[in-house]
Parts: sequence; C-alpha cells; structure tokens
Amino acid sequence: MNVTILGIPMDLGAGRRGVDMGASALRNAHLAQTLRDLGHHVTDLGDVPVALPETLDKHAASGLVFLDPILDACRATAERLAALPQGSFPVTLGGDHSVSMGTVSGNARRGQPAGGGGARTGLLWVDAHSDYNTPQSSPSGNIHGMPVAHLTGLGDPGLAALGGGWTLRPEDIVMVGIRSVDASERGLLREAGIKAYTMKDVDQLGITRITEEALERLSGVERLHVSFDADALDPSVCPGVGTPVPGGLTYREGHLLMELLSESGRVTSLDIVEVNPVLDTRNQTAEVMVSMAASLLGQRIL
Ligand code: HAR
Ligand code: MN
Ligand code: MN
Ligand code: MN
Repeated sequence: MNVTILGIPMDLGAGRRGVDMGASALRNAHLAQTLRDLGHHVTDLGDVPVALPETLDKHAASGLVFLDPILDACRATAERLAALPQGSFPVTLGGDHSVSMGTVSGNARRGQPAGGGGARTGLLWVDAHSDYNTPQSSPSGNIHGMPVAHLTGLGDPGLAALGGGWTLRPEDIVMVGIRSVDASERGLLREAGIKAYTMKDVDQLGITRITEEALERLSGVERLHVSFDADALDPSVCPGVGTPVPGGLTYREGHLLMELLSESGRVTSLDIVEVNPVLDTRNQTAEVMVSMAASLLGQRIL
C-alpha cells in the first residue's frame, strides 16, 4: 500500500501542553520504518504548519479557546489530504484530537470535484472520551472535546464547514473504549443516535463481537477512517496522555481490534492522536501506538 504520513503538531485544542510533540515522538518510535518492513511504500510529507500558543491571544475574536488557529490548521490538513492520490492510505499524527476535524474531512473529500462534498465515510472513534461536546455543552471549552460533534455539522459554523458541504452521518459513527462522557454530552450523543461501545460493553461482549458489529453497521460506507486516541488504551499501557482515564483497553484488546480491522480490508485511513511525550515514560506511549498502526496495516504474529 502507499502510506502517507502527515503530522499536525498542535496542542491548541487540549487543556494541557505537550501533545504538539506527539508527531515527533511517533516518528522517533520508527513509525515509517515499521510500516516499510511490512512491505508498504511510505512517504512522510512532514508537518502541517500550526501556530505557536506563545504567539497567540487565547480568546482572539470569539469565545472559543484558540478557535482561529485550530481552524487554520484543520483547513490546511484537510486540503493536504484531499489532494492526495486516490489510492493512498493516510496516517495522520496529532496533535490533540481537534486535528480530526481536518483529517476526516480531508479524507472524505479526496478525489471529489471541488465543492462536490465528500465520499460517504464511516468513522471508528477509538477513545476513552466521546468528544461530542459543542461549544455550548463543553465544560472545559477545549476544542479537542468537540471534534465529532463538528464533523456531524453541530457547533461552531467555521469548524462545522471544514468538510466543504460534506458532513459525517451520525449513523456512520461507531465509538469504542468510551468511559468518560460529560453529562450534557450524553444527551447530544443520544439525540444523534451515535453507536458507542463503552468499556462495559468491551468487558461484556469482547472486542471480536464489537468489531464484527461495527463493521456490519458500517457496511454501507465507501471509506472507513479509524481515529485512535492513545487514551483509549489503559493508562498503564499508554501513560503519556493528557487526560488519562482508568479502566481502558488492554494492550491485547487494542491489538485485536486493529488486527480484525486489518483482516477486514475495509480501513482507508488512520489518525494517531493525543500522544503526550512530556507526560510519557521513555516514549512508551508512542511505541505502543506505532505497534497499533502496524497491526492495522498488516502485521501478524504468525
Ligand atoms: N469531555 C471533556 C471536555 O470536553 C474532556 C475530553 C477531551 N479529552 C480528550 N479527548 N482527550 O478525547 O473537556
Ligand atoms: Mn479524543
Ligand atoms: Mn480521549
Ligand atoms: Mn477489559
């Protein structure tokens, strides 16, 4: 496969500093070489430009924290991804999870005529958090808690327009690993009818059944994007994250999910986000996330 790596070194959407270094940490953990060893042709496009928080006014113009520079970075990300050749498999490196407003939009728009919307895209959101806040419902104001809501067209009009007319259908979203949902966010998720497998579901049903159900539910989509937040995995596996939540996916549950998705042959793009080297132990979190990407891209035990 032609794998294209693109970094978005941004921590403007998070409450804590440091995930801007995540893309660098993943490269240091040998992401490109690991994927080459699996037989892929790998090109690293480098990073999308992102403004430095030190040079910015936190609440310039609107009430949302760092709205304008996040919008700029997501737009640049979407444009880069939309312009890639049709068959390429983008691996986008955060950055905080607000980058996914740009990655999912850009991947949906690839190969579509300008102003022609986007391909029907399924989103598998692997995360401790549902990230379905709107600016109104958010308890923190941090945009990394809001990307999925904006992809479905809710919230700030600028962020919701990143798809250039395309929006994600709520029925094309499946979440896995969820264990932290804000009270006001819960109502929005219900209203939208989004399918979320919580950690209780993981414990009760197991990853195999969940993956089968998710793929069945998403059988009608043309493209399938996996957005993998490192905090979906248990903090003992991935300590280098800004918002750790106990009781996460085990190392094997994460790998099994990636292995089964890989076998399905359905996945067309991947995000790796929320890796925070400042809070990590010897780059363990980046190394684990590189191994997850390898499983998704064909690495097998035997
Ligand atoms: N729900 C909380 C908020 O909106 C925290 C969510 C953000 N944390 C993440 N996203 N890492 O997955 O502020
Ligand atoms: Mn997230
Ligand atoms: Mn999260
Ligand atoms: Mn478990």
